[in-house]
Amino acid sequence: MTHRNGKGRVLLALTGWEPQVWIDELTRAAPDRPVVLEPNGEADPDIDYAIVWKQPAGLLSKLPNLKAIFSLGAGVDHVFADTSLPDVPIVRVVSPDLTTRMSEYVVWQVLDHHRLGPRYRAQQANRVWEEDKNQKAAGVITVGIMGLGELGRDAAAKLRVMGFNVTGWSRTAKQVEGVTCHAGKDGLDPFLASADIFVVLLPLTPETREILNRDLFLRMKKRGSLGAPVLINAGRGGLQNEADILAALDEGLLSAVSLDVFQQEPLDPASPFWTHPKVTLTPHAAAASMPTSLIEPMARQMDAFERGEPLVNLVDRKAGY
Ligand code: NDP
Ligand code: OXD
Repeated sequence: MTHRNGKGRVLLALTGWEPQVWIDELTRAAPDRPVVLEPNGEADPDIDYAIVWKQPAGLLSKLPNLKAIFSLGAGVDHVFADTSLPDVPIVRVVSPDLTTRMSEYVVWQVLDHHRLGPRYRAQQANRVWEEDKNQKAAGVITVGIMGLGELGRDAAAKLRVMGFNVTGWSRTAKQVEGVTCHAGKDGLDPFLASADIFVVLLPLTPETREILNRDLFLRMKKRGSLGAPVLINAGRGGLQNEADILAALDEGLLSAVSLDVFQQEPLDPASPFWTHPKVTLTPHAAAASMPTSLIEPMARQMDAFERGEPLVNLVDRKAGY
């Protein structure tokens, strides 16, 4: 249903995020569009669009006029966690601002491992002055990117500028300039043998859940130039088997990890990841969703949709991302 001014009505349904900044940005970007906040699971039936982050299960199926769901994340596993989703298009975040910040995180972590950041921080804590050899990345370090989507391709391009050799793995075959690409189940072993540092930018789907497990670590290249492979996961916590990661670090199957995401967030204060000497962790902060960069494009998509234009950045419901 559209309203007196012809503008569809928007429901904002967030779990764990402060709503006011999103309402303020919606009011700025679309002052003539009615916005309601999901009040304690009771939805207004007269809603055209839902903007969501971890919406309460069952909420969207109670909206008979819903035309589209807008995810406030690039990942949409939080939307699919509700198994009673209505059959309407789901739009996800594709944002140059978010992509740039993710690539900054990836380059930061890759360089940190390449330039022995964890080791020198430990030495500093113990007042140890001990210099190790250093060599430029070019010709020495290969970074393997799991997930050659919006984020993986941008990170690959920026790592290439730094001189890293880059390989990648995706579900369907891809061609990415300067990147040796592998795809699907058959491409996984050659990919795992190709790299020293693995950067994970996969979506969480039934196919990728806990893909980062002991079996996968055993299949990685054994003697990378960093001793053993390094794992950097900024995709989703559900991609990783956390007990297997800790065991792989202790056994030396992995030399170090950088984790931005965890199975359970916030991470339990008692988790061994907090203090593990081979773990660098950040609180799901690699590329935060920012109202100032996400809401304006959503509002413009709603306007375009009401003019009869197609929605863009749609999720493939069958593939799950
Ligand atoms: P895209 O959908 O653009 O890319 C996903 C990539 O993963 C594609 O290359 C896809 O293959 C590949 N893929 C999916 N399933 C499989 C599979 N089963 N086997 C192999 N490859 C697979 O997503 P984005 O790049 O935009 O985002 C990736 C993820 O990053 C998000 O889903 C989200 O979870 C995470 N994220 C994390 C943030 C953070 O702050 N930590 C911030 C933003 C996103 P194909 O190319 O064939 O489709
Ligand atoms: C996302 C995220 O999916 O912030 O965009 O994790």
